[in-house]
Amino acid sequence: MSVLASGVLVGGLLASTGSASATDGDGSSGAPGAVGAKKTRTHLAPINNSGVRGTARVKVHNRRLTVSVNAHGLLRKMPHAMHLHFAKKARHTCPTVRDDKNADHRLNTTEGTGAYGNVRVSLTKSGATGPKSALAVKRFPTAPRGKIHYSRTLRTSKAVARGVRNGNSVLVVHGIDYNHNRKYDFKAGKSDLDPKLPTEATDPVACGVLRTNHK
Ligand SMILES: [Cu+2]
Repeated sequence: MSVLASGVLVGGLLASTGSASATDGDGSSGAPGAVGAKKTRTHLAPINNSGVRGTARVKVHNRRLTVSVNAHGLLRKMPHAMHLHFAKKARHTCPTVRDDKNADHRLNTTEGTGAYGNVRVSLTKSGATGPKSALAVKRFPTAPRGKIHYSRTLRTSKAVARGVRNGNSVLVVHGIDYNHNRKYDFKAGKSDLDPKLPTEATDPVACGVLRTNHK
């Protein structure tokens, strides 16, 4: 009993020491603006039974984000919107079947909002990277062999940088070929985000929560 108790105590001390040194780099105890770099990363897991997997890393330094994404198993030669999603009130998770509010066995982007929040950063290849570029189809990677290798450094808002730093942002890749005809079509309906686009073009295909502490 006492061994267990001391083990818990040591564990607790270790844990609190770890978090104290982690917040030092946050600038919370230092001068304003003296914010150290922080690394986050995640494994991208399939959504909508897509089979798409990958990894992503985001280094945050003040308001600067250095993003890298590697993903495979995507619909080839079609644009894949990719975003950092975040909202204070989101669950900071990837959506599950319980988020399929209309029970159509597909999770669209809106149904995932409670889990991952709104689009805050658009991971475009060029040009703007804000939420207004969320569906800038021509500026997203096209997965030539079903693979995306993406890297870009960009600036975001203070609030979003803080969300990423705290491990509360979620990387979402979109674009899924439900009926395996190698293109986005309207068989599964219109997009919840833009009725001019098929839902295949905008439904989430892979997701990962960008965490700060790794084992
Ligand atoms: Cu998104």
